[in-house]
Amino acid sequence: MKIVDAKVFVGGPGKNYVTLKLVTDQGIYGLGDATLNNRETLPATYLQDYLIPVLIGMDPRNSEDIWQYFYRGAYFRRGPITMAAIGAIDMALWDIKGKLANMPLYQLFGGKSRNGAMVYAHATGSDLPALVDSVSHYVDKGYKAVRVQCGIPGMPTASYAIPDSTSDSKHYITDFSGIRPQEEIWDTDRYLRYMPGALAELRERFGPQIRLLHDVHHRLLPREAAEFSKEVEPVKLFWLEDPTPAEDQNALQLLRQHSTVPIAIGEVFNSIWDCNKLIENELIDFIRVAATYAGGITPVKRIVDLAALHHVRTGFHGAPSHSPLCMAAHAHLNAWAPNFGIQEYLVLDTPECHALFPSDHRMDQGFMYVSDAPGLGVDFDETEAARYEYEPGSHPIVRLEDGTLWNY
Ligand code: KDG
Ligand code: MG
Repeated sequence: MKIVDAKVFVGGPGKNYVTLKLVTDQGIYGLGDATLNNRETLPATYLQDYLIPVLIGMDPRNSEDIWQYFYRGAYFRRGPITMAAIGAIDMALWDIKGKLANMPLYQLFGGKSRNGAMVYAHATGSDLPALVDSVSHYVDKGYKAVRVQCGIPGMPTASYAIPDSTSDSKHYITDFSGIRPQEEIWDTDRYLRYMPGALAELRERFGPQIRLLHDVHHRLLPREAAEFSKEVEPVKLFWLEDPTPAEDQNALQLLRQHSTVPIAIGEVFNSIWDCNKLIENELIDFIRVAATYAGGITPVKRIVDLAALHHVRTGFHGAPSHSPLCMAAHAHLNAWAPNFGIQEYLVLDTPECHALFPSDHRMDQGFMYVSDAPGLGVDFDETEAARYEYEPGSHPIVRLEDGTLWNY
């Protein structure tokens, strides 16, 4: 069996999805996601110029060897662009494998460990009353877990993930007015003074049952993160995400000495080598990698197994950064993983998105139910794809009030 053709598509409804289609000499094809938020043309070029010409002619059943070939063979290993490109190939090879076996991927991993996978939604508000409304909206829809992000009184601009009144909340991460980033102003003191009380009010308002999550988005220094996590302990968060930038993994030791708040990290990680110290030292409770830019299903399965040895559960990244193909890879991993924790779910859930990526993975009452179709269980409509093209966009950047550049 051979790979005879490969195509890369960039574009989509409100999002530059990078989609890989691998075609075999037996007519079976596989699909993979290489979407890297606001850098989408780079994994597409990496695939087109460097990987696909070598991939053509390979036997798609040898997914492990192909993964090793591209990972080790690059010499310059890792990094989000390389790993998103390899990740798309790996996903597409697993898709082909599942179709050959006529089985959904979760069966190839070891079968289902649960009926549905709990997901969390994103509730946001420019102030606390608006956030309360947003949380109520998701609770009414049956969600059992909600990430809560709130505007900070007196903060000169909106803080992370708080859409301004004119933007569509599902698009808040990418600004499609061009590649020059918008600038936000961040004030740690205001955040530290306000947010613990806001989280306490939400707990009071919504009771003990609802799982509340909060994303600090890498904004605090280690000592500040320790102070914050100690203060919010009584709120019983399901998790506190990215309290400090993930590059300094020792930072979490200080936090752990002061607080028992569960910590979730890893959405920017690209390999098991980014995760292993945090997992082996039991400095985190949830690992947040994504099948796309952590290099595909093959390495993420390994990360999940390593995590299981250290009581670390999964909480895969599921921002609109990922296409339904990556979310399908997660759906299969979530159905199988003995140490599943939760899934972030924020795919652009529109008729246009379903038309481009038809599937019967489904969401109900805050749970995701995996499709039983062979492989990933998601198709890709090339006629629909022809309607879209790449649109330049950017993430905001963050500065302190005196102009110092900070962590977005
Ligand atoms: O591209 C960056 C986004 O994926 C990120 O800001 C989303 O932090 C995020 C989250 O938790 O979903
Ligand atoms: Mg995050």
